[in-house]
Amino acid sequence: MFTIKECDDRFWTLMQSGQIVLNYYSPRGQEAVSAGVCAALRPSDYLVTTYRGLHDHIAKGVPLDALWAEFLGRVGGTCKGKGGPMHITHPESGLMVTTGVVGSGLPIANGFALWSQISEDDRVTAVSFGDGATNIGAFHEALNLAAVWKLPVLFVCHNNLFAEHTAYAAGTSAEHVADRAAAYGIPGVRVDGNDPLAVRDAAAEAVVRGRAGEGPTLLEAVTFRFRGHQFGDDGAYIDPAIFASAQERDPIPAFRSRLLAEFGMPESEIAGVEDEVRTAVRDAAEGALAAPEPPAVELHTDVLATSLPGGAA
Ligand SMILES: Cc1ncc(C[n+]2csc(CCOP(=O)(O)OP(=O)(O)O)c2C)c(N)n1
Repeated sequence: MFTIKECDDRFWTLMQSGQIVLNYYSPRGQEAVSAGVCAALRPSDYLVTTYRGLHDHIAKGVPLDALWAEFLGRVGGTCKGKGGPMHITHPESGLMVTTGVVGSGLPIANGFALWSQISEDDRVTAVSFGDGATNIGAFHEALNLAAVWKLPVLFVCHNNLFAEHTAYAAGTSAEHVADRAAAYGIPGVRVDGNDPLAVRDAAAEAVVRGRAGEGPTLLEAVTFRFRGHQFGDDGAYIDPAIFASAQERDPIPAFRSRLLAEFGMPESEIAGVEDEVRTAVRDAAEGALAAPEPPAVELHTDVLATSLPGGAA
């Protein structure tokens, strides 16, 4: 969670100072959702995420140097600098797709899970999306088909209470996202998305169900995003009282306090981890800033397959 926050802070500072230009959707405030879900997944399990995906990329284990390089469009990136922040793909860590099309990740996750079911590879696929995405047709189609076919999928709604500038209740008929699971006869679970352990426990139960062939689960993790929809959004449409009460539940200081008080982790050990993280993030950022952009000739490579798996022409 601290690595996510640290990366987010650094991207923010670099953008504010004009040193980098990105399409950037901050996950600040949503760190506990990704940390909890990924703690319940195996490294070999799959994750599909969205444009607001930095927290998922880090929690699933995408190496920081390749992640930073891809965000900055540099040669050492996960997609050789040709995907950018909205298209992070790193199959080695199970981060399969990052998509900018709202709701599109859910049917893609079904595809991965269908292959796992057919090939019996024992994988579960998790897919992240926002509350707004639950009003898109693809959400309903994907839940229905995953339920009918009992696919090993964990649908994770990061409910940050806003879809772009639209507050939850202004665009969503259900009182809670989790209620929508009933329409498809699957479990719908609502958890405190600022509590990484609550998220981990709920996700772990769903993962066990998925692996056992019992089908998908809809998990709604209720959280907040502190830096607006995207870089440049001043959040003027957010009621200051809602913002202030969300800030009181900021998962980063809250979990730090729990580590000290509830788990007896010494302050020096926490500070040591934070220092290590700061150094790793600084190194990844500096490495990416110093790396070259891909040469123009790269425009024409990796675009079309020249052969198909299995040797077909
Ligand atoms: C199909 C589609 N429609 C509209 C958009 C424009 N758009 C980008 S993000 C967004 C809001 C989505 O909100 P939500 O699903 O709650 O996710 P959040 O951004 O809060 O993480 C919209 C409407 C898009 N990218 N794709």
